[in-house]
Amino acid sequence: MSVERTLSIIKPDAVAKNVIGQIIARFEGAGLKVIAARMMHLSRADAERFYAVHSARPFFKDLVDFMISGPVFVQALEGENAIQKNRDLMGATDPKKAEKGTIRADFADSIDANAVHGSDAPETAKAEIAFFFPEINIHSR
Ligand code: RTP
Ligand code: MG
Repeated sequence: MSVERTLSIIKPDAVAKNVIGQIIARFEGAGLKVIAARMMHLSRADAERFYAVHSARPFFKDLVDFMISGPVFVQALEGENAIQKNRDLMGATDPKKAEKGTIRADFADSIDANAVHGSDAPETAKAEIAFFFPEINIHSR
């Protein structure tokens, strides 16, 4: 295991439910540290660029529409095994399939409004963190 960084987005549904703090408490409780954070309302162009890898998928338009439907809370997280640890805390993409006690099981409503995003691999984590945070805004240790 090694210290990694990952990108987390608290999506518009969870921001609207006023559970930013409860979600961050789960990250902190699992040993993940917030090393950068910003709240923002993504433009359509931002969301399309961020999710470009999914641009050919049938759910792309719904995903972009949802991600720009309200503000999001974006963080870089750091800790041992951060990428997989965050994915485990999030639970399955579809909250109906997410294990009890995961963020999506507890806070998400549907596969679209599924509360959180988390990077899925070291390369995507690096690119996604760079997308939102210039190095000067990252406060490690
Ligand atoms: P995320 O990227 O948001 O952390 O979620 P994920 O890895 O679990 O899911 P991914 O396959 O990367 O899909 C990105 C987001 O697209 C929406 N989605 N909808 N209707 C569908 O079949 C479908 N599949 C995916 C979800 O909101 C998912 O989080
Ligand atoms: Mg994904």
